[in-house]
Amino acid sequence: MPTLATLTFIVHDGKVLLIRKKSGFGAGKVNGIGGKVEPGETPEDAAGREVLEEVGLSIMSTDSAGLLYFYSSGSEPDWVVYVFRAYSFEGRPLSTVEADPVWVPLKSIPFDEMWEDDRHWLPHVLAGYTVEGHFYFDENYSKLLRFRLKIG
Ligand code: 6OG
Repeated sequence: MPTLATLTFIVHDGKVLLIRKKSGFGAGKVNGIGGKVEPGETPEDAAGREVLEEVGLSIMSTDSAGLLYFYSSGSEPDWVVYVFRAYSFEGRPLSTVEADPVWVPLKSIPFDEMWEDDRHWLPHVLAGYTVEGHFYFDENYSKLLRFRLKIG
């Protein structure tokens, strides 16, 4: 069974809020805010909870921006990730044990410090499109081998 997770991109004033992850899968990388969906939670609920846990912000509403499937070996994805955008929030981003927040201008996303798939789909999400992406990595997720992407 794939692990269900979320990634949320809070956009404000020409910038997007990213995090440098300190723990979990992808620790050390820059990513959107997110984590695993817990039993009984909707993906939207999980997105809101993760934003609060990782950077201490409350988001008002989310806009669904698509689905990402990550594979390492085998035909079943290891991860199915629900992607959200949010435009309004309360609070000020804080560093937590899980992450350090960073506001990044939309024109200078640090793709070199992010997962290799992000450069392919994130620009479309930030431009307001919906994506469906299938990304095939090697067995320890160190290299992206191939991908398919639909932009809606
Ligand atoms: P925790 O371990 O923090 O959940 N995730 C990925 N994100 C990107 N951009 N690319 C990938 O390519 C990813 N694989 C997993 C999903 C892990 C978080 O990392 C995301 C979750 O938000 C392989 O609970």
